[in-house]
Amino acid sequence: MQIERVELRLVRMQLKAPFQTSFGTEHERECIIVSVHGGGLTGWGECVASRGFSADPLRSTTGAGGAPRLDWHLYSYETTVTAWHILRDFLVPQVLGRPLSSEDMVAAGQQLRGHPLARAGLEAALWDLTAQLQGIPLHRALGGTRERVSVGVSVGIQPSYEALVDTVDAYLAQGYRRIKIKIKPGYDLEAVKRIRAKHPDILLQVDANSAYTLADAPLFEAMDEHKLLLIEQPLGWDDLYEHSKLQPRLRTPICLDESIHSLGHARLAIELGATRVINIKAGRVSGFTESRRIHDLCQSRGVPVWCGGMLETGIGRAGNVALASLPNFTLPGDVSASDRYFHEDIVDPPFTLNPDSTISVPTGPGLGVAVNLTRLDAVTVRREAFV
Ligand code: OSB
Ligand code: MG
Repeated sequence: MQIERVELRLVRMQLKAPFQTSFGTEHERECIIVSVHGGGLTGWGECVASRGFSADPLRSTTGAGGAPRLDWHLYSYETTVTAWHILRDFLVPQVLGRPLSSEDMVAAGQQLRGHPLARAGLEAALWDLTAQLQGIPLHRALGGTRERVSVGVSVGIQPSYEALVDTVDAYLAQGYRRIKIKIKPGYDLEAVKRIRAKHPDILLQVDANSAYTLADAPLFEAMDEHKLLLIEQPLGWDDLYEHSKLQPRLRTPICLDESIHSLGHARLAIELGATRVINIKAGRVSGFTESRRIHDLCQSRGVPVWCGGMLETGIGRAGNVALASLPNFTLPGDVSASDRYFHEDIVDPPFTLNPDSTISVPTGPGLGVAVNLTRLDAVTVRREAFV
């Protein structure tokens, strides 16, 4: 089967509520949806790069009076602009008009240095198409073993501790049994204490998105008293060395997110003692193939993994759910129901939460959900097709 056509779409979807982290606030999710067409089938993938083609790129980089704000950065260096370029000029030409093969999925983009988010967007679409051709669900193609995956919710920074506790209460009432809160300097230990005062036993973890330095070690030592499942990415986004100095001072496991870009990074981080848990995001590590390699390595080293999230649409979410069904994904993922993010998802059916804080893994071929083209068209702001 030959890949006859590839299409890129820039999509913008309003979030139900703004999502604030230590690095900035997102009101709207912008991503690239990749589709690959061949043999009468369509494979779908989502590239989770951050907003690039914004009408007002300076909005979030300037503060009062238009002065540059220095408290702002991106999760990754990749934006939808850089990813569009990499996809259009390097990756799409590699697969267009060529037969679909699993070697291509692995090889796609391997000659590139970096740009994992762009690579993963195309790779996901190729995996979906491959699974559809075989008539099997993506989770089976990946080696998943579960029918339902345990999930939690990632709670953005709230305007007050009262609002934080109310938000956490609301998610617990919806059935989420694992809560992650975003922290930043000045909104960290007290936030944890407020939640623990009301909910001494819930599964709770924090994510700093690289907002601290090794000089903040005493803060994390103090967090040891609060039975956190893990502390996610406390130090530099590209650091392993300082994390290896922090981890031995803590009982709570450090979990790396931003710092792990590949199997090699995962191996190095484990060898250095920089992390005891790894957050796997297929986007961040260039796709499902590399995710699976990291999963297997961690399994052999006794390092638990869980599936991170990037506020995905239903397309990316379907991939996350499939990935999270692999056996060493033993901690609940940041894979919440569609209605945690959007008023309306672009897949049917949307993802919903089961009463036991799980999401069911779709059983149909490929992603196992149908992309709703009417709703996808409604949120598409730019399109380019390659034949
Ligand atoms: O660090 O895990 C993160 C969202 C955007 C960028 C980075 C992160 C996140 C989340 C959201 O925590 C998780 C989700 O998709 O629910
Ligand atoms: Mg994170």
